[in-house]
Amino acid sequence: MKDLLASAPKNWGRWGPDDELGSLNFLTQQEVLRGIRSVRLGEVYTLGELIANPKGEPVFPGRTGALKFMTQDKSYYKSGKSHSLPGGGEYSDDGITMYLQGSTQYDAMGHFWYDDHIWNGYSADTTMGGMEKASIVPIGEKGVVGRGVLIDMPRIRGKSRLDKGEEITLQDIKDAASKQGVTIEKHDILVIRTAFLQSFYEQSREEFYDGLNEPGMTYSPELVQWFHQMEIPALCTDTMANELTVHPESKVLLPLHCALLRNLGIAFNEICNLEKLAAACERHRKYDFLYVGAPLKVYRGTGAPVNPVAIL
Ligand code: UVW
Repeated sequence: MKDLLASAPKNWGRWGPDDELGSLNFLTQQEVLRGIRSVRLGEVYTLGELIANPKGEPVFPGRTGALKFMTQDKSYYKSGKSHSLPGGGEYSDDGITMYLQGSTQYDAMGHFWYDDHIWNGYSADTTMGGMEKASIVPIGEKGVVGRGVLIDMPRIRGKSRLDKGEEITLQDIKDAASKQGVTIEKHDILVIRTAFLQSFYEQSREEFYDGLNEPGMTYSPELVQWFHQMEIPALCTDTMANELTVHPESKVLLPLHCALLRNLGIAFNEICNLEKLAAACERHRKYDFLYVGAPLKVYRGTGAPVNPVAIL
């Protein structure tokens, strides 16, 4: 990683030594108003996947889907384990055990690192026992609000979804925007559709995870420079890792987590469901919208679930 990113730009220190928000600092009040000005139809699309889906959930290898359990329902009253409240009221309750990165979620700014330092140069030791620095809480406090732009790669490529290992370059993004008739402006929240995770629901797990190399943007110095110059605050995709898993030349895994999240402080929103939003964008020939997403404020969390909203 160190060699691959030797001359890659960094935003460390740009917002002071105590910063935990990174490029989300670009999302000022003016940017919120610019996002609001992109709304013309009032159509609302939520981007969260179903949590505790009985069909299973696509999660990065090593994680498991959510486990949901009932702690109170009608059966408790029927069996006498619970009693109706005075006046006859009864209620249901449940709980959930899940990876905070196990569904549609935001990565904390300090979630991924190399060379023993996380975002802004904090020591990776600050992750031990919970994120002392750059946890998900500051992102949950701020909320991510601005103008979003969808790049719909499968539609541009005339296919239903991108395949394992399929690359997206900077030129592909620029060409797609131009074909879609949308301009990516400075400080836009970039939303990239691959439709790849839809294959999880149609294939066996063995097939889905076999040789897993998610499609997505490939690391290149030009791509990283563009994100830096465009001051992109957040990247949102419908894949588990927001990037091509394996960098083809170097074989380095997840280099954009380091170049964009760790070095530039660009917030990562992963595992979104962009299907309905993409269909609406195509129907209306309108690819910009107000994007709103605030992850749960989990104490010292490495990430947290979110159900982002796009308003066309
Ligand atoms: C890893 O942390 C490995 O991946 P992600 O940030 O995509 O969940």
